[in-house]
Amino acid sequence: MLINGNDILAKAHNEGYAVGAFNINNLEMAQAIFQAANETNSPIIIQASEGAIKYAGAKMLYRIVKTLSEEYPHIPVALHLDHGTTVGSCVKAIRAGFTSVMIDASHHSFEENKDMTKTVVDIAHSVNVGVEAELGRLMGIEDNIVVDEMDAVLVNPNEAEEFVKYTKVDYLAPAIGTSHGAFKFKGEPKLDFDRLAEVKRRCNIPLVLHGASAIPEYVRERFEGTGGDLKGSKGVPFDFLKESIKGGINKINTDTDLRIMFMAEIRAVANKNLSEFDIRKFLNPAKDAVKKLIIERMEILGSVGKV
Ligand code: PH4
Ligand code: ZN
Repeated sequence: MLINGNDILAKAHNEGYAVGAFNINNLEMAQAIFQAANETNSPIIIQASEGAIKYAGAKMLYRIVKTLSEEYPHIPVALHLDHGTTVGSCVKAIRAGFTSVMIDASHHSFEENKDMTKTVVDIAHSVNVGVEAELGRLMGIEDNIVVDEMDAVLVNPNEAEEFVKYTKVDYLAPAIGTSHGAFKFKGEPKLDFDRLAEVKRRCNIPLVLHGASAIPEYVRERFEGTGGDLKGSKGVPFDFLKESIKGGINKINTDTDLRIMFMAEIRAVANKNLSEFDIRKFLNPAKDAVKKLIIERMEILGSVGKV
């Protein structure tokens, strides 16, 4: 059933697990996510970025998710706008039927971020839609970063407390050292778990980890084994995901892992049979591989059986 993201995340916050928030741009990814949720009885958040909306249309993505939610009525699902950059972008998503939105004003000043977020919260709450905001910048922590530099990029727990009180935002993404994409850390992976625990203690609401793809060895190997190049790539280790959930993360954003897995399988079919042109023969194995990866991730997040 398609429901407010806050209902899904409040339960995860109360019970101490995380829900996977998986990005989609098309039907096949949405099918893979629902199939994984169905096999594991997991709640899910399906999210679409402004780029995804530009590609497929907000209404189309809503219709895909709505239709699948009717096929799997026992699965709690929220359709979430990922990194909405303006109030208008959030309003458009809500009008299209999204049940959760992120207003990402983290590149604005703290005061502007507060005001934009409060505006979105007031609108969204009047129509039973949950809201996420972000504090700090999504950047990997380098090995040799000094404390002052770290304070400048990562979430400030004092600000987080003030922000949540003022805006009444439902869930918060605190920057603790992750970044988007396949190249998250130059040296050893490092996240600021102490800072995360302090934000959780002060805010006591569901928290969100962006840039949480893990790039497991078998995924990289499959991509490179089919002719791709991911030299130097590094994701968030599974142990770090578990540690972040202990520290209060309840929504784990994953996109890069799905993209890499999907493309590796497409390439595998293309390499094996140069004269294949039935697109279902490419898309079915890609969908299956993504579904398996998502099931594995749900087990790590602790969302299995939480419907
Ligand atoms: N996201 C995904 C952002 C996708 O514009 P776009 O469609 O490329 O945006 O918000 C994440 O946090 C995913 O993190 P990941 O890269 O570690 O999977
Ligand atoms: Zn993100």
